[in-house]
Amino acid sequence: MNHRKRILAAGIAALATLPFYAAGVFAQGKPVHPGTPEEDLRYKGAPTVIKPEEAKEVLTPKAPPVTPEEFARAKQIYFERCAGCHGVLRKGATGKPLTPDITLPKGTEYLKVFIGYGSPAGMPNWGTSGELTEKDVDLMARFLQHEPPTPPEYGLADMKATWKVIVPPEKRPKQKMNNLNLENLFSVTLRDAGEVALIDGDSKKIVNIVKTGYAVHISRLSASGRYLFVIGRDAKINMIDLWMEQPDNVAEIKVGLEARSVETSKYKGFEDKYAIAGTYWPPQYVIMNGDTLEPLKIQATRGMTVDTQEYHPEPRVASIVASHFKPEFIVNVKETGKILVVNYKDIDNLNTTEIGAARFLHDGGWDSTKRYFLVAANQSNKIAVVDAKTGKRVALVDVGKIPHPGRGANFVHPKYGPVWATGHLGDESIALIGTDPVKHKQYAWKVVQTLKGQGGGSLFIKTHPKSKNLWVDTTLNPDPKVSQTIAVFDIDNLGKGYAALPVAEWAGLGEGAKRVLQPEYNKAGDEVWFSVWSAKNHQSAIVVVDDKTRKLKAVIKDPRLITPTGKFNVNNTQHDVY
Ligand code: DHE
Repeated sequence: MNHRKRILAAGIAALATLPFYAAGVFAQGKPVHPGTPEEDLRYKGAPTVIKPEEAKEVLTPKAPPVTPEEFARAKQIYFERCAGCHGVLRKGATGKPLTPDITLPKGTEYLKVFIGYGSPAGMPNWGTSGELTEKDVDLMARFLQHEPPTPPEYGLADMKATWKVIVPPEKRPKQKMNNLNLENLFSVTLRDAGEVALIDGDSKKIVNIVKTGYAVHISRLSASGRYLFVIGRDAKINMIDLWMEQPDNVAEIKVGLEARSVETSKYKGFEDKYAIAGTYWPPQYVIMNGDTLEPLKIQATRGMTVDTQEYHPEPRVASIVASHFKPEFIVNVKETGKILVVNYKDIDNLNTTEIGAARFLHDGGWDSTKRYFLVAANQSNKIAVVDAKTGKRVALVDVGKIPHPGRGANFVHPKYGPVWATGHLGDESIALIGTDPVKHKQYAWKVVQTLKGQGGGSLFIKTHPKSKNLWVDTTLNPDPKVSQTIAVFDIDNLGKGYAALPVAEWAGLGEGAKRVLQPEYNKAGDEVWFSVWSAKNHQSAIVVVDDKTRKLKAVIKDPRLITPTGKFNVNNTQHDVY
């Protein structure tokens, strides 16, 4: 085997150990971005799940010729490797816009150099890394000068065509038919299996494995805690009835081509009445009947950006939360940087308040009183704060590089009072923001302390009202010693720094990436669950740590636990405890 082939073979072997999300940019097992931190790249490099053949082709007369076969190949490459950063319509997201008004004047030769060599701003060196052949680089340079192929729209008729009520409400149990302690049940995403595992938090036994859409992103509960809603990347929603003898699907629907968020109405008088889902494609959200998933009202998010006030054709819906103060959903729109407060009291006369924040809105959570919602504007390195009572933005707080809180962590700081914390993808800092504008006014909406964590690549942070520990993962850090361990701080002695616990080692697995991901508490707040995430051809596990002693309590291993990622405890998710 010659040298290049050997490197290639080693690269492919390394790839097999990586979770699927990174395949788009790590196809030979090594990073190809010259100027972007590897942890950031790993996160954004996932291929879009939209099928290239569904996107309509438009040839642009002035652009260099591309044959139909070449167009099909270019679309495939674009959707797999480029759309995550540049957007499906190439209007720019974390990557630069690549529409023909920009690419045509640059011309084929310029674009070939750019694609081939990359840029310090974060464009991968697709050519010199060997990822794309010279022929493909030339093809992509020509393809980018044509109008972007547009995936189809997806309206009420499309949704209804996929909507199934598997068990109608009148045929469902009238009372809980199982002996499960539902409040301590966990819904665990089995990412690459297209399933969720329902695990009994008390016995740590798998109660059921439920078929879902592809790569479920999150699970949310209805206000009563009876129904569990999960949404796949492919925009398929499954509604699971936890009262059944064996909890299982009672309704499903596909609400678009690509999605990440689902939520339910939580305001008094509207419990279990509505569900809402936001899609990446098409850029819209839909309000559904909370009993059956029947789609009722679809609203587009296309519109002007918050800062430059230009039209954006593809503003993806990121996180959605339900207000406890009013009959409202808070819908965060990524590319426009706007927060939509959607009042669902009268959905025929839908009332929406638009709050300007910053780009690109992503994930977030409530403060401990559930009055203020804090959301990451990840490319602006800011946290936007919305007051759910007044429907107004109260602050835009500067934090570290690429904040990524998940839902964040609330605790009472010994000096600054109630704070909410976020970790970051782009640096090792953990920002603590004061959240009490009444008794600790001078600290409210300011970073009162910055902790130093293990490194960049942090995705999720967690604590519990009953705990004195603050847990911070570093899932996407390139150093396995960091990505396979978890940092834990003592809330009463934050100055002491963190202890690093070898969670992946405790799992006792063989080969694999074994990335430690997303701390999640049980209902009592005395156990923390971690996913140890390897590729689907390797064994993964869930590790349960005793919160008080910080010692290993249990390892949940099962051949069915394929690529576990997010875990959602019923009680904590239902009541927004974090
Ligand atoms: Fe997530 C939350 C989007 C990559 C696991 N992720 C979210 C939310 C959004 C989002 C908008 C908030 C939903 C809400 O609260 O309503 N995630 C995206 C992406 O666009 C991105 C960057 C790339 C992609 O192509 O999807 C992305 N996410 C990932 C992953 O690679 C992770 C680690 C594994 C996976 O499943 O793909 C991942 N995201 C999660 C999890 C949550 C999440 C576990 C919920 C955390 C919580 O505690 O609430």
